[in-house]
Amino acid sequence: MASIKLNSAHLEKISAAGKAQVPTYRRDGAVKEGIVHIGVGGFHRAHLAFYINQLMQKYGISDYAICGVGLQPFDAKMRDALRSQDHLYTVIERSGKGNSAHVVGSINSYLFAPDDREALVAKMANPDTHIVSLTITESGYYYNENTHELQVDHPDIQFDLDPANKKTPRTTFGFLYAALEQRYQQGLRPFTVMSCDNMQKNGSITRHMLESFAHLQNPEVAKWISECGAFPNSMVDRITPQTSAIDITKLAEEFGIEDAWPVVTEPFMQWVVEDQFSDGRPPFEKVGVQVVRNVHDVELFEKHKLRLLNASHSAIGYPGQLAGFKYVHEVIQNPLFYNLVWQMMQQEVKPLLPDIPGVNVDEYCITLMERFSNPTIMDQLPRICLNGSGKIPQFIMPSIAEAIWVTGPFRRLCFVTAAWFCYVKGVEDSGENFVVDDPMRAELQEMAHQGGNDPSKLLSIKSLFGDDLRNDERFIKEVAMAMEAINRDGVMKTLPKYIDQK
Ligand code: CS2
Repeated sequence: MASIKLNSAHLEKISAAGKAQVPTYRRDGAVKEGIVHIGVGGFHRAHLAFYINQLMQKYGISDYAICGVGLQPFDAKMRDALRSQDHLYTVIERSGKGNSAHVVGSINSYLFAPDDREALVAKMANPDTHIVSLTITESGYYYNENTHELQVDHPDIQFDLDPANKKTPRTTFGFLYAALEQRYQQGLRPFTVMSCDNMQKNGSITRHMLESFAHLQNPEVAKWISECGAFPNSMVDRITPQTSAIDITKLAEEFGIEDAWPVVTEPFMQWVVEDQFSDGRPPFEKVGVQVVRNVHDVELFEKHKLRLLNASHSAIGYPGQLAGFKYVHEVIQNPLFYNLVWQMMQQEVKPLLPDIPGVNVDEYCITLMERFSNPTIMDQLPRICLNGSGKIPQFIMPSIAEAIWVTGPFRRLCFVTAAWFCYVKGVEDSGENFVVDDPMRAELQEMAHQGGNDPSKLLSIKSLFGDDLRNDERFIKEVAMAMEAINRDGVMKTLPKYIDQK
């Protein structure tokens, strides 16, 4: 079957082929771009942009289309892919039950900041912009995990604080500030800054970082942002692997669509967001978003998700990579790994979690195991392992600290920590090398080599580990034991020691 190039002119033809859903709403000049989104990757396109697509398609919402933004040089690829197809793209949902394709039209335009930085500031300052949303990853927040403050000395932040660069910033905070200052001068409301990154307290961190930045620029504007601005916290969830060349070919074969950069994802999606918006918002509830009044409710959902889903991903990723696996579902098909993940969730993490009315944690865990087992999305271990220094301290360490506090079990969590410590050296149990993609790679590798089987060197990295764990003998002993076993026998021979046989 000949495939059809994705663009606006071909939508009818694609629709007539009857294989994919396509947008039938008006786009371009017929809609307003109420959302400017920084960091258009696979996750944004499968999550927020997908929800907005549903609002536009089913409810005719026309003032919250998205203007996508790329700040980094590598974003040029996304700019070109989207531009070549009128900013349309395909979301392919895959599961054991079958595959479906949805052409999404909610991204209406795209600005690549290095092309024209002032144009981006003007876009955000435009009164039609009500929300600036972010998926910029942990490193985009310039947040010091240890002091909980903005990394003021970072060269990027220093660059943006220099008055000479005010109109042509580099960082998200430079852009947010420049645009908000214009809105302040024009008597407009501040747009809502909505973080969609997978971090605990994502909204509160965004607020604190931006307020700190603004304070160094102009305390008066900072005060206005802090009094009138809104920074909703949220829990975001949808497993979205990296798009592969095979995905592009399969889309053409199966659905007859030629798309330069489709997104593959699972059918499941969830978003719990705090109802804090300073300049209006779309009726997210209509498309299944859980909009909650109380920030505490978001925190509960965040905690469940980070400690169960993301921690399990780490338990699959680091030891899985050492054992030579390539994909999440392959790891989970192995009974040893299945039991490790299940028992870690059930015995070690679950007892630490607060109740959420209406949520059955056991059912949540069962659903997670099903999602991890989905063989059709081909979720890559290197994606799961990426940037472990931003993950392990968020997903694993807090559970260990709390388990020690309540004298609960934590051996499996220590095994995962040990596996990460071994992983950072970049060598599989078979002796094969792999790439460790982490901004702290050099320091981690140096400490791992110096320490051998002793975790103390790695644990001495202050920005990653708190003093409570660094000085806890039970924790150090457990991690050292697991490291020794992994280094001596490899992951597969070590795993049985961490599993209760029934
Ligand atoms: C993964 C997440 O990278 C990771 O550590 O656990 O990207 C995960 O797929 C998402 O949080 C799912 O919502």
